[in-house]
Amino acid sequence: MTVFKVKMAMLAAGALVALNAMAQAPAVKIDTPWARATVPGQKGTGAFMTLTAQQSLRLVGVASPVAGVAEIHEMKMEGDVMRMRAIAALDLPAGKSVALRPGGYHLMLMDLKQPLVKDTQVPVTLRFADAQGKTSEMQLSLPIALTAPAGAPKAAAGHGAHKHH
Ligand SMILES: [Cu+2]
Repeated sequence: MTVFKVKMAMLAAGALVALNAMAQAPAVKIDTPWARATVPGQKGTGAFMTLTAQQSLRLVGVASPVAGVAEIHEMKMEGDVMRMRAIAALDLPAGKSVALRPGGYHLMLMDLKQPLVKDTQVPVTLRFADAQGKTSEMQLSLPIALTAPAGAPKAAAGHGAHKHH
């Protein structure tokens, strides 16, 4: 019974991932993370997830050992053309779910050093800043897939597949 309880507690802790060793490291819940698989020669791809911060934070950076360059991107209409561009930070209001999804905000992995193979995983580090500017990091292992996993937020409406670099 005790063993069972401990296991349940570990599962609960696992849902709130915060690898920063500091005592009051801000926790961010990550749901349905995934990165889109690439074909050989493809140099860039998107990564997606839903983030829910316990306290107000900003996502201020992303990195991956397989990507020479990793950025936070937004999609914006320029005239009648949908374009993506890098943004310095993405607000994560306390308790509010923020979706990174195809056609919307996403993480952009560029200058890939290897193809992202379906059904494997890619390590990604997210960097957050709190209201005081204190930063913390979270390490994730994103499943690589061709399409969004079940339960992931739908692609932003009205825009088909957009071209990455
Ligand atoms: Cu992009």
